[in-house]
Amino acid sequence: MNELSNILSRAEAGNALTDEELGLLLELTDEGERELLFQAARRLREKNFGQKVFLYGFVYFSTYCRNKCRFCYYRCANGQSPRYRKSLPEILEIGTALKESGIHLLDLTMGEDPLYLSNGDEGHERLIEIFREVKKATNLPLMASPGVVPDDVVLKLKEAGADWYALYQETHSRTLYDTLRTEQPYEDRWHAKCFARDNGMLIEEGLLTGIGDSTADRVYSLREMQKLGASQVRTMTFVPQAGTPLGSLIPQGSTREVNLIAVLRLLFPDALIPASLDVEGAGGLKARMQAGANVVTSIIPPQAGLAGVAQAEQDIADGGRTVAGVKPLLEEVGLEPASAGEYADWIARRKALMMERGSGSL
Ligand code: SAM
Ligand code: MD0
Ligand code: SF4
Repeated sequence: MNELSNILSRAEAGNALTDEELGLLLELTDEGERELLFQAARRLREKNFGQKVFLYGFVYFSTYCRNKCRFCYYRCANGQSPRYRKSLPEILEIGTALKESGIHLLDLTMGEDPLYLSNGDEGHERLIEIFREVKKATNLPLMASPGVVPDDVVLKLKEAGADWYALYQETHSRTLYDTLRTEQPYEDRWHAKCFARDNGMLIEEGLLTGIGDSTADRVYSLREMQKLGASQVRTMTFVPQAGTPLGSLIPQGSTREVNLIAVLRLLFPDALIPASLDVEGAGGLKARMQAGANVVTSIIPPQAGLAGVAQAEQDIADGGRTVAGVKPLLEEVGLEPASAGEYADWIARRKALMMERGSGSL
């Protein structure tokens, strides 16, 4: 216990931890010891964000994909996943309704849909138009999650109003990566997000856990993430999907993910760290918030015909993944949604900080 308290107080004071120390924190299983880790993470969150939480609306506007990532329900070879492509008017209607419900940002996500990405400039222009029109209609901060796109498209997404580019490596261990995203080179993915960062976009990096990653893999990822300068950092537990090569893996509990959320908070005290409703639904929210998360992601309106990524349906139809659904849960752990202005201010300050310090050095 003394060793643990010592590690935690050094981390809280901003001192660097060794790989061994990070590994020890990631592997904690004793509930009393985990609680000490979470308390330290919560203190750092409070110092940087008070009790305020940001809420992200999730719009998975096309579930078509040209890729075959082995963990993903929407890989092109899976005939069992729901395929749809929302029209621009539908996307605008959903975005407007989400804004009215009180979300702070719209995350516009798609599979690597060939209509938009394998159709030359015409496809790219259609994708950019979605961002331009959603910005015009809502004036909300936007996150682009379209998969890997060419550099010129990154710049055009930014011009069209995308504040964020979200593109998750999932792991930084090359051998594990190659077994997950089988047809997309590691470097292509890494390059796209670095390019976005170097051109003034905020970026989000993410890790999958419970997918064959060792503690050493996760520590290595944390080191790579420290070099990246992402403004939002996340982790999600792998959820096995029907009809996919990893569909029969045994689902892992959320202990690893929740520990990792807390360790992310220690290493990135002023970054945004999501608690995703897309892993264990609304029932998993409080544990993730109590580990130091300060964003709720994957808020999805019911009856809009939208799917989640890892949990295609869980808690959507009954409104469990709405602002009204999550607010009481946040209150139970002493947290409350920020105002729209507070989120816009955070983004503006973060962009200024990135410019000032230069990319990659945060
Ligand atoms: N197609 C784009 C891409 O791959 O970058 C955008 C979709 S991206 C938001 C989908 C993310 O959801 C993945 O990067 C992964 O982190 C997460 N995800 C996908 N399938 C999952 C699963 N079965 N379990 C947990 N997380 C999953
Ligand atoms: C989430 N299902 O936040 C979403 C997704 C994409 N930028 C995010 C993984 O949980
Ligand atoms: Fe497509 Fe993204 Fe799923 Fe990979 S993770 S198969 S790129 S939707």
